Amino acid sequence: MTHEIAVIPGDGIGQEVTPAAVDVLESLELGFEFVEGEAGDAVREETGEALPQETYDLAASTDATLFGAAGDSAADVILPLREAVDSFVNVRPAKAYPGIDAVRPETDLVFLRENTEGVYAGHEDRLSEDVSTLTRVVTESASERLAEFACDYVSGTEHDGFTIAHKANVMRETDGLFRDTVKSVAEDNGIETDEVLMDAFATHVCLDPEQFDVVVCPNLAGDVLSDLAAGLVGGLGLLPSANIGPDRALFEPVHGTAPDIAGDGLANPAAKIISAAMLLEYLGYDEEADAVTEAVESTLAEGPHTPDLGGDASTEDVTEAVIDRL
Ligand code: GGG
Repeated sequence: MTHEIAVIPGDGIGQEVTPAAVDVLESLELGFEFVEGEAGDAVREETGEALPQETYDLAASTDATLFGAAGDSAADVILPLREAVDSFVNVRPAKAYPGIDAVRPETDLVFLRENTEGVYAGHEDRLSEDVSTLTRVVTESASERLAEFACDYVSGTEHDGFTIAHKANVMRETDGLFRDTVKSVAEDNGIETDEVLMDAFATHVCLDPEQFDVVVCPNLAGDVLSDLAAGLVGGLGLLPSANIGPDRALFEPVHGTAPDIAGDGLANPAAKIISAAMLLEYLGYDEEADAVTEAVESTLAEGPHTPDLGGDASTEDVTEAVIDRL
């Protein structure tokens, strides 16, 4: 059976790392059909729309999507694309790889981020020139869906339950509901949990990341805390992610468009290529997924490295090195 994969590079270095991931997938000769879609700031400038309907429909109908990066139009691109795949969880592994000069080489975390609501639900208003508001939405159903995924994710694995990061001592209603719902689903499934206030987590994870493993968090917290963890493992160029829905999924690096290096051919493709490995695993190609992950890990261990990791290799050099190892 062949699979149709949407390829939406977006803006900035998304235009460089997404083709790199496609090259790696193509080198496996699995017969995937890649269909390209446009989205982002450049398309908005041209057409007035950051996410043309046909790109939304593409993500909503293909088996999986490879997305690159969104810049100023992130709210109009990545949020609706996640909605197109009905993605209720963003899986963000943050792992230190051998050979990389990491601040905390012992880091090995997975963030399971609520992906549909919180402050990213889009209920923002400008009441007057100097007053703006934002409504934060947390529902039992979205928290339950995330918690059920988290329970499945850790069941029968080496993961010993999960940690719930929240701020329920201040946001009593919203994070209170989130924490209580996630905890209750975990209890019903016989999964152990502990909890931590998200601000305290930020300190503790820097001082001793090994005390955490799988971390379940509300939307904004998951976005921010995983970027913080990227700082512990060697930078944003190393964090992949999977946006999982019931019938399809979207895979993107955690990093954004990196306008400072966009167009120079120097972006680190590792996060995007590991995201492609997550796509392979999602579609059931476990052996190929492991092979791609190992090829990236060995490239990170032995080089070549892009400038963000202290080297002078190009995106193309690193991509070729990964493909050579497959
Ligand atoms: N590839 C990820 C990306 O484009 N990140 C930009 C961004 O602002 N993301 C917000 C989010 O992940 O919710």
